[in-house]
This record gives sequence, C-alpha cells and structure tokens, in this order.
Amino acid sequence: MTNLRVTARAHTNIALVKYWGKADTDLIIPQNGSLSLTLDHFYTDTTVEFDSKLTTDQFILDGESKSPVKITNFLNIVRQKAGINSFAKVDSVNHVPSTAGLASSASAYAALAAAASKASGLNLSHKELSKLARRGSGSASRSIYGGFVEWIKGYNDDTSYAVPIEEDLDWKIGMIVAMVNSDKKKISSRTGMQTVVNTSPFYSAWVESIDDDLRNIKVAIKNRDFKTMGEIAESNAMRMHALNLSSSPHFNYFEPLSIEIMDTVEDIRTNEQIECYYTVDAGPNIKILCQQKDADDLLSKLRVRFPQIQFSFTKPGPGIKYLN
Ligand code: 2P0
Repeated sequence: MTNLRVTARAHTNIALVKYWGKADTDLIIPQNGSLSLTLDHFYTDTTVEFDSKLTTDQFILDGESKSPVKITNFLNIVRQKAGINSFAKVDSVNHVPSTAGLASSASAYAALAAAASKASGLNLSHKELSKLARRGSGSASRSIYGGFVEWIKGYNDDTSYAVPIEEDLDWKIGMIVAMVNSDKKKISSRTGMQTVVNTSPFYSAWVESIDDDLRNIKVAIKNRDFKTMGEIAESNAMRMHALNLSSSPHFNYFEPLSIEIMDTVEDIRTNEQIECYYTVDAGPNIKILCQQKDADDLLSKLRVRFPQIQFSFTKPGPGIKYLN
C-alpha cells in the first residue's frame, strides 16, 4: 500500500477575548471560553507521511531537524484514533515568527492535526479536528476556522472545541502587528497561565468577567460595531496581563517599546480620530485592530514614531485547507 502524504495549511489567530488558564492540563480544557480573529498573513504549512519503514518520528521545522518529542506525543493521539502504529515524517514550514507571541503554536498544531489525521486515513469533521488540534495547543482549536471563531470551553474532551462565528467576513477590518521582539519569549504561555491559575487572587474575577465579554463582543461583531469590539478586546487583554502582574511570582510580557506603542495607539485614537485598539498576547508584540480604510494612514503614523519597529498589516484569514 502506498503511503498517503498530506500537506495542510493553517493560519494563526489572535484572541480578542483571551484564553488564559486551564481547567485540565492534560486534555487542555480551558478555564474560560475565548474568541479570536484568524489572520491571513501568518500561517504554517505542514506535510505528514506515515511510513512503516521508519523507526521513530521525524520532525523538520523550516528545513532543520528538530526533536520530535512533542510531535510524537501529539501523533500518538492520532495513531490511537486511526488504529495504526507507523511512525511519521513531519515537515513544517512556519510563515510566522516562532514563539514570539504571534501564536505560532496555533497554526502549527492546527496544520499538524489536519495533515496527520488525513494522512493516517481518518476523515475528521472540522469539529473533530478542532478537538484534536486543542490537544496540541489550546489556541490551535480556533485556527481550524477562518474569520471570527469562538472556542467553547466545555468540560471534557468531547465538549471543548471551536465554532465559527463568521468565517467569510464581509467586514473590512484587519490587524497591524508591531514586531517589538521576535526572540523566544521568557515565559511560555503554558507556564504563565498555570502560574496565574494557581496564584493570582484575581483569577476567579477574570473567569467571571468572560461571559459578559463574550456576549458583548458577539453582539458588537453582529452589529459591525467596531468601537465596542475594540474596547472589549483592549480591556480584556489588559485584564489578562493584570493577572500576570498579580501572580506569585509576578511576571509580565511587556517591553518598554510595547508600552510606548500602546500609548501611541491610545493617542492616535484620541487625538487623530482613527479608530484603533491594541491587544497583547504572551509576548512583547502589539497587535492593533483597525479598519482596512485606515491601515495605510495608521501604518505611516506608526512608522514615523517607531522607525526601528517592523509593522505589518494583515486582513482576516481563512480556515484550514489541504494543499494536495
Ligand atoms: C489566546 N494565548 O487566547 C491566549 C492569549 C496567549 C495569550 O492561547 O498551553 O499556545 O499550548 O494551550 O494556546 C497561547 O497559549 O497554550 C494562547 P497551550 P497556547 O490566544
């Protein structure tokens, strides 16, 4: 029998209502629901081929051989579902700066889930793919879909998955990514969020605040109310970072330039009447939600103030697709 060699593409997503904390660390069941926008500009292409002649899994990332330990853990789930025991060759190309708070694990595990499941002979629905991707990295559950996506937190493996809110957006919005630092972050999301769950005295208030954020942001999206959507995203992100500052040991992901860019976004919004809102993930880079009509104007203002920073604009992106 010839082996099936499958390539899948998945795009990153940026949460407007953040996932920050696990209820189950093995199955990756979150403490709270979240909602994201999938981005066009950043994605991962992954090819998987199971081969009975291999004696171990092989993992190549951007042309370099890497330790397959995490990949093997993930592929074990796929092998179990498919009832196979062959090892696989996994070849992944990241069109995202790795581990820089740009959610590369989201596109990585979504692409791996899609490619590996199909290469193993499984034919999974998007819902099943979302659950599978979640086992690799929580945010990957959302990268199965394009546009606005909600991850329903659920309470076990079967009930925790993402659903599309609006996949093919006719709303001309996008995001500017300010690349403050593309180095590997100091504290992984996994460690950061667990520290917060275990030690922040504000954690229960965060969880309680999420239902309102999710309900209100979905109404804002439906009404094409950019201002309300931006305000919710910005304040939700700052609440997430307040958890980090309030945990033991306390930590934060900001660099001086991150704060300067956030201040500048507020300044442009207030004094130059361009609607723009920031959000920040587990890294120093700033993502600025804006409307496509304002993107060039905003980019030139930001580039004048921060000539040392690389800014790139991206439109909303699509869900997973197979390239062969
Ligand atoms: C999110 N982040 O909703 C949040 C906001 C970062 C800040 O999901 O441990 O790589 O693999 O489930 O998905 C990044 O964390 O963490 C993340 P794991 P993940 O996008």
